[in-house]
Amino acid sequence: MKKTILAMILSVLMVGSIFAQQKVLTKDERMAWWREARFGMFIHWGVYSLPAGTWDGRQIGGIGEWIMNRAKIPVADYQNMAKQFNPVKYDPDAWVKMAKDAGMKYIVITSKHHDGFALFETKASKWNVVDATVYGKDLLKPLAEACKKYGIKLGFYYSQAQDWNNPGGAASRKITKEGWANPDSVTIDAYTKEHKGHWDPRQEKRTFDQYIDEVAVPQVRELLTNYGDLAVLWWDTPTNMTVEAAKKLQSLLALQPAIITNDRLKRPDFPGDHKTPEQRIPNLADLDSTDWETCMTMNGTWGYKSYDHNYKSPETLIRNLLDIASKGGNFLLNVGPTSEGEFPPESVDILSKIGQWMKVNGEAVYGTTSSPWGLFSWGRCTNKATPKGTSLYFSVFEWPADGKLVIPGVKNSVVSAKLLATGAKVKATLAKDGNLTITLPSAAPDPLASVIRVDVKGKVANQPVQPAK
Ligand code: FHN
Repeated sequence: MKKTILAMILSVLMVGSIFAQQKVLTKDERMAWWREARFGMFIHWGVYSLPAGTWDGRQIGGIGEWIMNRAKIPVADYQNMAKQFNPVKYDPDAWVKMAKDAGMKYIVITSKHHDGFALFETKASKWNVVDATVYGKDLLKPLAEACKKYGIKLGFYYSQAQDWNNPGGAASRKITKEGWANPDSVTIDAYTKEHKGHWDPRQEKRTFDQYIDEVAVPQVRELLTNYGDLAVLWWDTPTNMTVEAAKKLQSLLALQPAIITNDRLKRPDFPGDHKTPEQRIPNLADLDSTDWETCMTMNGTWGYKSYDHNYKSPETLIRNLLDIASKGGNFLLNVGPTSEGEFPPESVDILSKIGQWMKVNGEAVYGTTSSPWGLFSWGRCTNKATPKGTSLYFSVFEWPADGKLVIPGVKNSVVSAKLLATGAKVKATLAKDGNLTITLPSAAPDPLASVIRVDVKGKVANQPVQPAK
């Protein structure tokens, strides 16, 4: 009798656990951490970091990871070069720590970019870090471990269609606005034109459908199986994608039920979970309720180029983050490590400055939703519901000369107001006409962006967008 009861209990528990495993998460459940995170790190790393923008003594125009395509490098030459790829200074622990210290909550790394080179061990192609380089070790495994250690979510970028080394992969001929820093420097000769973007007969030894079945599908399965919990699958450039191919790849996502994907698998039929404005922050008028993530380079390239030192300032990047958060989006900021496996010193410096700012002001970013006022001429606003009301975060870029910041149309009574940089309280007076006047010290406490947190009672209704002082 006892045995029967035990068996019944066990079977109920088993069915329960199967059910629990099969629970289909809603989009809101899957997106919850992502919407809270707001800030992530993009990493473009591959064998293109070795030529680092120079081929045959010539500096090749445009973005560094496109060097093979831009310079029309034959497959054999590119693969020969890649043998020397030896990132002996690669320290994934340090990378993840730098992301975390910068206030980033997730990392998306190029597991395979358009040159088809896999940063991971794969049975689907010999064109991978283990088989094709002197380094000979999977680069993603230790990164996944470090992410787990630091509580950072991990995502993989995967170029599902465009692949210039694995035969059958597509090669984009189109010069689109996206991703091209300097389209004028691309030479497209008669051969390339005729051969759908390919420039080497070796690229055409298989059909696109075969490529999808023999490379893309098995590799995505490996990525979704061998690296623990994956937070994001970031598709890129759906060149030549068919609905059939997209379905095959999409169905693999069931291997990671909580995964988030973008809108670049195949347009327009596969919108994914979020849009991906590239190198730009959308205007408020262009946004609908769809989640979105701006990806952006710190300098002018995604993959490392030894001579691109044209970096954006920490001030610009922090203000970009605030602009994006005030419009309800995420910011995926790129680092292009060197072939030795180090972040460029400029990126390290920028990350550390952003981190210092985020340590003090991060609450104005994490878990916030878009500004009830739209944009202010002097800065941006984000807001967050609290158990008792709402915290409004006013990030001031242009400090008012008369020390007064006036927010129109406020209907909620003010509980408190303070500067995050110093912790000092500031006077916030609500007039009958709804103008909230915040009296500030004469100088900005933080030259990058000074945040004033105003706690008010109740929910804050969206205001008609109007210029404020
Ligand atoms: O062609 C790529 C480019 O190299 C880079 O990876 C960016 C990142 O979003 N995506 C493509 C262009 O849209």
